[in-house]
Amino acid sequence: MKISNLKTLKDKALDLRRKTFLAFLEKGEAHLGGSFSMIEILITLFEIILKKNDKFILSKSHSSFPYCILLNEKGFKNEITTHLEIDEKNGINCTTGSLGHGLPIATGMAFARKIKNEIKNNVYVIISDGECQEGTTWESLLIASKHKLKNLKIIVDYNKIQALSKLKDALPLENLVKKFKAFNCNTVEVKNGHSFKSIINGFNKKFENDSPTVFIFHTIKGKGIKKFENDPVWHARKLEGKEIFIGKKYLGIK
Ligand SMILES: Cc1ncc(C[n+]2csc(CCOP(=O)(O)OP(=O)(O)O)c2C)c(N)n1
Ligand SMILES: [Mg+2]
Repeated sequence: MKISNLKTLKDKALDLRRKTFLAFLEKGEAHLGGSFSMIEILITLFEIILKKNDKFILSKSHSSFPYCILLNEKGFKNEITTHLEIDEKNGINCTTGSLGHGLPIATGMAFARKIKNEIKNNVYVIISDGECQEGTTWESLLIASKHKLKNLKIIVDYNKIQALSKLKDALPLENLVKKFKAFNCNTVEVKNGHSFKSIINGFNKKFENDSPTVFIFHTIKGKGIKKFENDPVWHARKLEGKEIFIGKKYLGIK
């Protein structure tokens, strides 16, 4: 990847954070933390990874503002909102918002593609680490492993925070990579889920087997507004008063 391309991707990330922030202000709601933690992953998927016949599902769709903004930039017509309802002609392949549902549905889609001899067409799904506290996640992996769904690509936004607290205080997910491996998944761990270079390298890892692949990206909840980073409060706090000023300052919004 050329430096100039990396610069373009970084510019896109800043632009998407700004647009997402302004949309939060306009709509009077802000799932800021989890939206900002997956910005670089989302851009890499949309700009580089997803191919024509691949499907994408955002399971953690409380963070759907930047996804809707990207889709609209690609010519789809979506209301910018959280908790998505299926609208395939506008790029929303699945209703999501209740945690732990996107991966089971993605698993079913990947299985259907396998049965139809379309295993070359991938199904990508972004899940949160909070969803790794849901039983449905692990049930899906049992099924994906049994049916050798190598077209299933699971992306974990590993920001280590859920709705009200850090995962380690609520329900720890120790040895997450080992856990996925124990469910017979290929695993790719990316230590910096905000570095385009690392994300692209991670996605480019190839495995010569029939197992599903899990990409675990270490991210920072609220990434991009230093004052808000790694603070559970910014999971879904409404932006008000001087916090609007702080956010705009960090994002360089005039
Ligand atoms: C089944 C279910 N339980 C609870 C909620 C309420 N809820 C919304 S987001 C969230 C947790 C957010 O943390 P995480 O899932 O890790 O997402 P991220 O950190 O990526 O924002 C919770 C408990 C929900 N949407 N669905
Ligand atoms: Mg989280």
